[in-house]
Amino acid sequence: AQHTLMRHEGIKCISHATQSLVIANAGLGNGMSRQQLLRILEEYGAMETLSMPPNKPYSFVKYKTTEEAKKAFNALNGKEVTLEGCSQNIVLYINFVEKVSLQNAVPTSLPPGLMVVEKIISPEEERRMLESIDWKGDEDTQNAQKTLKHRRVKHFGYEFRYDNNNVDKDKPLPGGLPEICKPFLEKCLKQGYIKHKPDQLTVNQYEPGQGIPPHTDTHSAFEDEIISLSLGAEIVMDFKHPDGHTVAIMLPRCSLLVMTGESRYLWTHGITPRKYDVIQASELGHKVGTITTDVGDLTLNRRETRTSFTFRKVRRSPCNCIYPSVCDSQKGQQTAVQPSFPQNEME
Ligand code: AKG
Repeated sequence: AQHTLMRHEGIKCISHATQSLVIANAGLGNGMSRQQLLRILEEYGAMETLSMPPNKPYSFVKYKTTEEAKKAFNALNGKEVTLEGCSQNIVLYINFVEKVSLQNAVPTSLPPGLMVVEKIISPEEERRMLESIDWKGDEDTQNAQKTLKHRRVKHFGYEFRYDNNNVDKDKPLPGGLPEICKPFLEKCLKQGYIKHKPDQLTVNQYEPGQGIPPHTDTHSAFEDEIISLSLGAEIVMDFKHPDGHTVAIMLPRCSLLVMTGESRYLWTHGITPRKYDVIQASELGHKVGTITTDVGDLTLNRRETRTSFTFRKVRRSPCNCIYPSVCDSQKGQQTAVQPSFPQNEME
């Protein structure tokens, strides 16, 4: 059966061992998740790329060495596995291929209103901003430092409260935003990335394996533009439309994520807690701040400690966006308003 499949799909299988394998019955198209396949394959060695063409019942893996590919072939060809999530058993069929076919890669477009500006600051500015955050201070210092379940946070200007997903608008924190942010914010205003000067800053620090649950920043709490600066390491952020469509976006080190309009009000954003991100292999050499997709040419990128500076402007009048179904200011007129943060954020 696998030979018929390969022939129909134009995949040329070969009889001698190489670094690359095609794995029939282990594709996105027959319910295999990337996470499960990664777990299965990583037992046999380090992978260079894992390519999962959309809607196809097969995937390609390229190991670092031919030896590792041989081990995987011997252990997995004909092996029965249970698909996670649907408890269905499938049998893996494997063949060596000369190289991984990338013909099916199709780009995904960014959520409307979203932009990633690369190299918005220099490595020197990055270093100074990172050094300006004192994580050692007491938890009850003036700038509201908290250790949440999945990361460390510090708030400036106003404390963001994870219990009601809002800020106390009449209780600004003493000191305002750190001085070091001012030239950066001036630049953002001057270059037109934002129209209003932010007055609230949340600094998040994520160790490998940590993340932030998918959420939409509460409409009534903040104005339209939300910007987030990535420092120390890159990370992949997941955006999700209420219709279920998801887009994973690479945020390179020293880049600025700008969320406005639909991407700010309607889509959720979050960071999956994990130690590796799946990214397009082409981004390894040249980390463009655009998109990763569920398609071919995927590879793994080990996470490092990432610190983000997220700037917002506290809203002083109710939100009148054009997305009432997800707007807490307009609730009552519509029903389903998504929680911006799940209530289990705190330890
Ligand atoms: C938040 O603090 O609400 C965020 O979404 C942080 C985003 C980031 O880490 O870039």
